[in-house]
Amino acid sequence: MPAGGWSEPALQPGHDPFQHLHDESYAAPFAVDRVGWRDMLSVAGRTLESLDGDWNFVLDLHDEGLRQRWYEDEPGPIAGWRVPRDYDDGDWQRTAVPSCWNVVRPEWTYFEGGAWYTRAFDFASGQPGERVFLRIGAANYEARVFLNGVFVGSHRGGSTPFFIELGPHLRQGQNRLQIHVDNRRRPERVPMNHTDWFNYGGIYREVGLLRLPPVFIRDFGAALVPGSAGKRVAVDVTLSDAVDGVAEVEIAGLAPLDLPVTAGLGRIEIDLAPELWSPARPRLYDVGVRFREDELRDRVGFREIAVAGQRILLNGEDIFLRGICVHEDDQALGKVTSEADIRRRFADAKALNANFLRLSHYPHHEMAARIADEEGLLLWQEVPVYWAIDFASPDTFSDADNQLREMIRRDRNRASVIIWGVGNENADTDARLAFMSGLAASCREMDATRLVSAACLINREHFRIEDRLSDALDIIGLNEYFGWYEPSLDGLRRLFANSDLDKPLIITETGADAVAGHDGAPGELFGETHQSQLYDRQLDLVESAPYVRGFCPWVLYDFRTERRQTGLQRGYNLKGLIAADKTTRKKAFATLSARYAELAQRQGET
Ligand code: GCB
Repeated sequence: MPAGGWSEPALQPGHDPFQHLHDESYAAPFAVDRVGWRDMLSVAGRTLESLDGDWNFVLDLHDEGLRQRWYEDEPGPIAGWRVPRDYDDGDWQRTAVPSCWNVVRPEWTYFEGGAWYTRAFDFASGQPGERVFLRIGAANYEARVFLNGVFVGSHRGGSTPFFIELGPHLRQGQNRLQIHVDNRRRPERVPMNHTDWFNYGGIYREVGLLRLPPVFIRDFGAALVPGSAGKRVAVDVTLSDAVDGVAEVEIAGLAPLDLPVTAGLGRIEIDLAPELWSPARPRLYDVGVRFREDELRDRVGFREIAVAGQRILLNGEDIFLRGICVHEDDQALGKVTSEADIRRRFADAKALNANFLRLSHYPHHEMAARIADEEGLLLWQEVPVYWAIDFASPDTFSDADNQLREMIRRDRNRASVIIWGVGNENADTDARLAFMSGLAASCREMDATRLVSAACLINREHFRIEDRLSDALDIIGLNEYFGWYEPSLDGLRRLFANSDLDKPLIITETGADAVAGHDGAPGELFGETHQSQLYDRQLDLVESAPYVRGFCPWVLYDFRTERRQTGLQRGYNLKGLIAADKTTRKKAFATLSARYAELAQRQGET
């Protein structure tokens, strides 16, 4: 009997417990099986089995879990271990899904790195041949998913949903799901490491399971045929597999129709004149698509958005976009959003007499466009191709392009979304031109029913609105901060005098910081008076340029950003018309609201 009853296990030849200490390529095995836009499924009308709630959670500053393959360890009490570990899969620390870890505990506020989410769930299969998918609404930035100790897929991009088929790794009874989420900022990612918003980390949108039949409907689209004067509708369907058959489509009150499907794809155009969707009358139709035992149901509005010369036309009529930019940011919750939060945002936009929001600078929660469809608000949605992206890198392009296509796939049936934004304030280099023209081409390939734009800078050499990318755009977006970063508004006068455009332009940003409650003298930086006067002056000038067909200043609410560190800002961008509490309105709110009311009246809207 050995001393003290300690029985030694046999030596395991070939096993080197120190090997992982010297392996810096530890992340490579997880850069495969990356899911993207082609793996997306429409969830319209589907039921998700929620996996939200408290998950076991640890931060992993050194990537030990990937290096040591924590996920392969059979969970069990420490007393039963034969080899020491650094991870016990236990519930000693928990966090909610969805949440951003930065706002959960003060000591996690500035954490940037990997973190492990673990939970058990029970599963019992239903129909024979059933297929089960995990859907993650968004995880910032890279996610790697492990089921029962096996790596099942990864995803890049912090703001779009992704789907992983769980397939053969799913067990009857109890399963263990682990998700590694890494929010490190990196120069080659999208966005890169320099942004003017807070880099929240975590699984911050809903997580659930989807059970689908062996052949299911991956996606469908229903929209007006561009140029048909609202008299033709196109419906397309994509199935999970290359089978033939007929999909039944019903547009409530208008048309039941048969849609032939060949090798999993079908598209038809029919003469149909639905009542058109518009901000004044946001009419939505119930649309159902059925194939064998699967069905999708959605509420779809039919509208046409186009440009003609310098004008933007909605359903053939001239429209001026009275806009406001907004971030997805909350003092208490970070990037987590709720229906109530979105409804408040839209109520504030309506109180401003706005008809348009720029959802900056990344895809917002999908609920936003659904609610905008109901509320009759027009939207610009964009991908975070922000500032100094690594435009020369093909891998960076494929990351950006995938995020763009995921956003388009997700929201293609939302009438409210009229513009895809492919970038923000990027220097006009050859590499950027090729990269962003590529993104514009992807928009056109995926979606003929919306306009493409980007928030551009001015050409400083000629002091003109001139960007080589504009050939690839339908609308030119312009960010200008005359009256703030460039104190004289003469710059804007000169800019307009020097520019002549053959397409419409939207001022996609302008504004000034103001501390809520601090009036300040006219011209005093960070005072409410200056911010308010700036809005009036900007609008006086902007309304004089015929090609300016939209004004979308920066920004609805003050928001967290660690770049801003004066005693007034303290980690916040203060250009909001409303303070970060989302309640306290600054003077400029009333100013813009009055100006937008006048503009709406002139446009014949009440
Ligand atoms: C910009 C950026 C935006 C910033 C804003 C500012 O041009 O597009 O993300 O937050 O200016 O406040 O400087």
